[in-house]
Amino acid sequence: MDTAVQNESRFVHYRQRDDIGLIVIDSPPVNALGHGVRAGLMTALNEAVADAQVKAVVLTAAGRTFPAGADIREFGKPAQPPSLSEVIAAVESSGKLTVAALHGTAFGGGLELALGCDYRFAAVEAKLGLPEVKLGLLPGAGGTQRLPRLIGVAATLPIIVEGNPVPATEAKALGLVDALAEPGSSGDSFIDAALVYARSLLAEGAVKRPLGEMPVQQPDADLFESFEAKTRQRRRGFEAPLVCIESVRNAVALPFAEGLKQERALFEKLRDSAQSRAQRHAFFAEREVAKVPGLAKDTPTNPVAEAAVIGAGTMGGGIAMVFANAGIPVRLLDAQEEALERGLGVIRRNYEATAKKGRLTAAEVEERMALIRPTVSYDDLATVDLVIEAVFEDMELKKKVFAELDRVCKPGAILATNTSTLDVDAIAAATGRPESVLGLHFFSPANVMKLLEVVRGQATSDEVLATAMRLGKRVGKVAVAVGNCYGFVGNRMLHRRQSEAMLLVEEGAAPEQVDKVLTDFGFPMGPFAMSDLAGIDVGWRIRNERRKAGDPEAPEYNWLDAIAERGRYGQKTKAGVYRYEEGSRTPIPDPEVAQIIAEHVRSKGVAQRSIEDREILERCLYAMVNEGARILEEGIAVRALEIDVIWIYGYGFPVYRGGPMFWANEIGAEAVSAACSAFRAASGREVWQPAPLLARLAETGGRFGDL
Ligand code: T1G
Repeated sequence: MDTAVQNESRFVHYRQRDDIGLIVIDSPPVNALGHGVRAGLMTALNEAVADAQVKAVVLTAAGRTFPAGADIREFGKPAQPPSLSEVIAAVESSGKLTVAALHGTAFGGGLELALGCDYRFAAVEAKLGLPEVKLGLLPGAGGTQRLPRLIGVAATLPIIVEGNPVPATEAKALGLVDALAEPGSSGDSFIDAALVYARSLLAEGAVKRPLGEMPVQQPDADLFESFEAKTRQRRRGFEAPLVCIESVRNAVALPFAEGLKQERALFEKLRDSAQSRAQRHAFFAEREVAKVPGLAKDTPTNPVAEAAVIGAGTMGGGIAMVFANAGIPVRLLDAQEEALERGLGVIRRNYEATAKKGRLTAAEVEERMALIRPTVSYDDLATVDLVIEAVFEDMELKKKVFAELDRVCKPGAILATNTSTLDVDAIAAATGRPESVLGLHFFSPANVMKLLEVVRGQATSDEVLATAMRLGKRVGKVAVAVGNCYGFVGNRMLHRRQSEAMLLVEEGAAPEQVDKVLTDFGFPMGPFAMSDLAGIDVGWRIRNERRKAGDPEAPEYNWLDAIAERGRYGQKTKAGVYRYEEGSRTPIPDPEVAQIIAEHVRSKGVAQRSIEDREILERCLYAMVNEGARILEEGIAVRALEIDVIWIYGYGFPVYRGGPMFWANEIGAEAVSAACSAFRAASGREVWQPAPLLARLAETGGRFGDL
């Protein structure tokens, strides 16, 4: 057998089982349909077709899943034939009855390959889906043309435009799957079941049914319009969802061959788009952050069978829910009984609200509540493996808590702080086990937000860091390892954006103008609507604390302080930067605030001017990027992709722009640094000292580190 064929057979095995040709794809980790797999499939299919004894072909995969899609790593490289579309067309036009046997996550090109088969057999635990839209793409191997022919347009649109997994049982009800294996059937028993199914089809005289030859049922007249209107609202700023709808429309309006051609053209346009490049970057970056540079892959980790949370407030309660949701028993400790009661009440109401939406049963609510065990006594923490402190942001209080934890917790227990700004090393120094102390910075609401900043202290051991990273994934978070500094990575950059936004308002921009520029960019909320949501009083008190403590870095008195002093704390007081009608969270610009700002500005003698949107965007975002360059320079984040993941998952940076560093890189480092320099010359302000950026660019040849 020549090497080419040998290579191809490396990924795809063909075995004849009496009258059935069995094709097994084997290309770990997810059987992605890379060139080797595609070529191997063609070879195996040709063997099956050439064998007169073979009446049917079963196409399946080894390992954990049927192909989870095209090989995303191949995008942007020269195409290598055969294309996936050619493989699927060969399957569809082969003279044999073809059956796809699906297990794991039959996603993207994998499901499209299965749609080229005449029948689909699935493990009951399998999930099917077309998640290309989450990569800024559309199903580019016939999915937008074949799926509507199989299950109709109404069922097709959500699958393609939202890109979410469809459980095999639901897929069967839709007609996407024809038969299900017995629960628990896997490996050889699953393949045997698929062979039995294929033989039953032959026995019934089942015939080929190429989807390409089937008509598309005409959908209801307003289906596309209403679905598109909903999509424009839900996926504001994204290009791919609308192009997905356009391609499904073509399935109804055009003959199959023409629809396929248009689909390919639309796919290539999306594949080469900035948005898809950004979303593919985000996809890989989210996985890369789990591999902490300098932390050996086989670093031993400690089991976390029982946890504890100190502080039953908003953050503490949310963190306790994170553990309960992952099935980990968790002690919730608060100094006061009534605070505990209140905290448990909030947790229960959260679960009941989820149950009301049908996402939890009443029994599951009780199971989770039972996992959260309240206590006022530190002695109850003697057996826990990990504690997360979530008390008020006061260093003295935290040091006291950690000294107590150090006294009562067993040797080796991990002591973590949820602080968002205080010094993790100073907290660690309050214990006799600094190697077991680190920051676990959850984002509010902790039970919803995906990001977890894992803050490594100077003394934190590799095992403790590895345990925390693994725990993050286990509780469904995107864990990113960062170094210890004021604000770590996310908040440190946020403070830069916030102070630039504050200055822009002082110089003449209205708060609502700044907010609109950033929401038009793609953020879910602007900085000042965010201040009102979080509560202006929180920052105002911290700034006052820092000024009282004589902190040289404490920000000077600003117009937000002037607003807070008037009792305008934000949504909680129905008035903050904006005002709010009763029962509404919609921010409404308030002339009283414009007055407060004008008085403050007059007292500072600042000359106001009208400010262009572009200046607002550049100053807010380049200030963040510049801080990101400093963070990379200091090693607080080792790679630019860590910063991108933090901002996408922690602060709503639009994923179709890839994160702050990727976005700046797409604009081009020279353009960014030129804007910074021009700005510094115009404003003369040190915050625009672009040195870190320029240093970084020089170092990395114009890129912000290995993206
Ligand atoms: N291509 C290349 N590598 C992939 C991959 C893919 N499609 N999917 C996963 N990987 C890698 C991933 O980077 C990681 O690598 C490892 O596999 C395990 O992944 C023509 C154009 C399948 C649900 O969008 O959703 O088909 O870090 O850590 O948590 O229309 O991976 O180990 O080196 O995520 O168990 C469409 C994307 C592609 C599915 C498994 N398909 N993948 O989750 O493991 S475009 C997708 C996933 C397409 C066609 C179009 C998940 C998963 P490493 P993992 P997991």
